[in-house]
Amino acid sequence: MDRLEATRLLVGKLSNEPVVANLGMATRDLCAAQDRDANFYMWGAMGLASSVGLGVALATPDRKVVVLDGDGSILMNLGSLATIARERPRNLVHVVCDNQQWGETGGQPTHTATGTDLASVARGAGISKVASASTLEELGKVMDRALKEDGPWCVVARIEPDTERPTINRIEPEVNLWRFRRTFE
Ligand SMILES: Cc1ncc(C[n+]2csc(CCOP(=O)(O)OP(=O)(O)O)c2C)c(N)n1
Ligand SMILES: [Mg+2]
Repeated sequence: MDRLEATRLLVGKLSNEPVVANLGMATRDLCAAQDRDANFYMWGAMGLASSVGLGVALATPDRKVVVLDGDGSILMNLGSLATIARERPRNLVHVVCDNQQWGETGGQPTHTATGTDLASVARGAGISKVASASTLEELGKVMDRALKEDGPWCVVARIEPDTERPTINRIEPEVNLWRFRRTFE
């Protein structure tokens, strides 16, 4: 599955739900798919998209909150899965785009390339709504459920390594934060 296509599919299912995007290509693809005030881009901060998303979800329990994470990033913050399981935000949809590599820094293989199954890790952490998707069709079906049914959800989307870098207009972090906050007023 191609991440940009997967991101487009996902954004097409949203209205004003906040989306927190992992640094690097997740941010780039989200911005290219649809730059919207409710997008929060991590830019250079690795590993914390799930933690930021958890905070947003707990602060706004009446809105679904989507996190677009990366395998390498959640692998450096696995405790976040246990904290999500403990806090049980019903509105959190944590999508982990697993390309089996630290793509942004040159494609070094991550642990998922050598046997770590993040869906099993999420289940082991105590999250019960866990699903994997390898095709756009599967992802679409899972997202329809995850956006409707209570979570927390962890959706592992198996994606291909990125081949293109879409050109985007960089939104300064201060501007990003200001306009993101404004969507909650
Ligand atoms: C704390 C920290 N360590 C390392 C980096 C360098 N770095 C930036 S992106 C990245 C890889 C991210 O991998 P993953 O989350 O799988 O995303 P992908 O690039 O594959 O989409 C690394 C190691 C960083 N920005 N911050
Ligand atoms: Mg990766």
